[in-house]
Formats: sequence, structure tokens, C-alpha cells
Amino acid sequence: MQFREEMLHCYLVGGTQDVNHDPKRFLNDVSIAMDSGITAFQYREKGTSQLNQEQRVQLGLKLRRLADQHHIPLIVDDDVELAQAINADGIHVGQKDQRVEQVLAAVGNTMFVGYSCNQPAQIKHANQLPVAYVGSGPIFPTSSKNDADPAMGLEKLHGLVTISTHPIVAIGGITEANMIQTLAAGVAGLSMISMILQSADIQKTVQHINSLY
Ligand code: 3NM
Repeated sequence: MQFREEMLHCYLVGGTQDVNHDPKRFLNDVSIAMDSGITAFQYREKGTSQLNQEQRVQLGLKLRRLADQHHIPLIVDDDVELAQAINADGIHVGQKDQRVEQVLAAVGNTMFVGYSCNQPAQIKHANQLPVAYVGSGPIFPTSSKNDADPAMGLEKLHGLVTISTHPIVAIGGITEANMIQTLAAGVAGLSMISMILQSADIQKTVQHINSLY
């Protein structure tokens, strides 16, 4: 699937570690989120994930079918082998992951690439690369990522937006209470784990996010 900037509007990230290590609940919640209108999904097994590679492939293939049914891009975090095994539409690479140049070379035209940048120098580097989008965070404190950098806040985010030639999706600590201000920093979209996966009403939360555009 070809990348379009609107895919960043309501971008859900998640893995089994985000739902009490319960794969059934994970698939069910992702399916509800897709039914409700998320615009992209990133499969991210990290941190305390207990799944081995074969289990990730099996779960990833189920996500592939769900994403196809909903015409939503499936993006894999950081793992080229897994992304290729499940025919992902995109791969997301962090600063601490495999070098982005290596990933771009490995996937060629078969997938689009997202790249995490939270410093001006990193954005300038990304500007030189054929990545589809940049993910910047954490904007606010988050408990969903063990090795997250300190929260950057909205002014710094706005500064990154002004120098980036790629669309930026904000991530980290985004809630219904701060999403409007976050979008006002000029980002193309909002990315979140807990706001959606810990929501008491996933459909209502997703619709609330989409109502901002
Ligand atoms: N990446 P929540 S913050 C996966 O800063 C991820 O790059 C981040 O989870 C970054 O929406 C983060 O629950 C966790 O705060 C986002």
C-alpha cells in the first residue's frame, strides 16, 4: 500500500505487552480500533513482550488479514525479517534500532519507512533520506516505553515540525486532554498506545481523535 500523509491521522501502535500479554484481547482490541477508524496500525512487540519470533509471525499474519479487511496500512516496528514475513506495508525504525540506511536498502520499494527523530540534527539527517514520515516523541511523559527519552513538550515539537521536510507524527503521552494542543504544533497526525488500548470505549476514543481533522 502506497503511503499517504492522512495515514498518520490516528496511528495506533501496540503489541501484546500493552494488553497484559493477552494475544486474544490484543487482536480483539485492534479489530475494534480498526472498525472504529484508525488510519494506520504499527505492530510493536517490545519491552516485556513474551512472544518468540514464530509467535510474532503467526500473530502478525492475523494482523495482516485484519488490516487488509479494513484497508489500513500495517507497519512493523524495527524488525525487517518480521515485516517481510507478514508482507507489511511499512517498517518503523528508531534511533536505537538498525541503521535507517540499512533498512531503506533492505526493503527497497517493497515498503515505506518511518523513522524516529526527536532532535533537530536527526530531523536534518531524515530530510536527506527517502523516508515516508518521521515519528517524534515522547511529547509528554509515557509509561508505555521503558527506554523513552525525556518528554520534549510542545514548543520543541513545533521546532522540529518547522525544519522537517517529511510529515511528522507525534507520539508519547498523548491523551484526550492534550491532543488538540499537540495537533496545533503542526504535526500531520497523532500516534498512541495507551489512549486507545487502555480506553474504556475504544470506538468513542478513536472517533474523538478523527473528529479533529
Ligand atoms: N515511542 P503512549 S513514546 C512507542 O518517543 C513509543 O519514540 C515513543 O505510548 C517515542 O501513547 C512511545 O501510551 C510510547 O504514551 C507511546
